[in-house]
Amino acid sequence: MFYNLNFLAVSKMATDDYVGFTFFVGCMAMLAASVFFFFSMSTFDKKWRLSILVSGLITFIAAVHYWYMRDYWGAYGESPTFFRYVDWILTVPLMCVEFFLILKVAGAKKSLMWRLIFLSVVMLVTGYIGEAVNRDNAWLWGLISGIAYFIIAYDIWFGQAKKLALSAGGSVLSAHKALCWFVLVGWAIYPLGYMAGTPGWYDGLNGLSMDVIYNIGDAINKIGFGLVIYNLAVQQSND
Ligand SMILES: *C/C=C(C)/C=C/C=C(C)/C=C/C1=C(C)CCCC1(C)C
Repeated sequence: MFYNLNFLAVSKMATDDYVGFTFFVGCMAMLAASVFFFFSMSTFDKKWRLSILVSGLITFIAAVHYWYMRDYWGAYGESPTFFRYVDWILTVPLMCVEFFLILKVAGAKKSLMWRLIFLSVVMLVTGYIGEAVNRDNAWLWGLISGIAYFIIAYDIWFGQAKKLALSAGGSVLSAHKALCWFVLVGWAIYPLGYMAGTPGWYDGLNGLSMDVIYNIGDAINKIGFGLVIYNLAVQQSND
């Protein structure tokens, strides 16, 4: 009897395949971060465990997708656009949930969470259309996506989320500020990848391919977000 162990098959990877390398290292980094978050969970106050669990889910979902993306890249030498966006459509809304979870102490309402989730879905669906479905109008879809991104950034920096963070004060306020910087600077890496990946624009910004840019962005943002939450939980559990 044969079991299909094909998912463990390793496709050949050239020694100078730096794109494939970043998929592989990205996968391991996400796995390591997940183990770290999951194992630290029980050391925190109950009310912080859900936030840490979500941090671990974000990196774990990414680890699984990186496993597939690495394989797809190895087999076809093409961008795994589909897996990329499935990963994002699951993990970016979870990052929006993190904002809600840390602001719950200040009385954040679910409507704040749903608003951010909705905007992030608009940002990603339009990005996917521009990248995979209607490339000829990549500028238009990129623009709509960019507007949704801008509104998210504006909301958390100056909107209701900011007011809640101010009323919570202390370590919640600092964590909120750190997450805001991740969204403003860390997330801005992605439109650069999009531009590098759109034919006729900046094809490979200085030789950095779209996938490398996205992989760097993911490592910074997903693990970074989780560490901010981890740090907040450490501080709050010591108070
Ligand atoms: C873990 C994955 C994350 C944090 C992914 C974030 C993705 C973005 C912020 C993507 C943004 C885009 C634009 C703002 C315009 C061009 C299209 C996108 C989807 C690359």
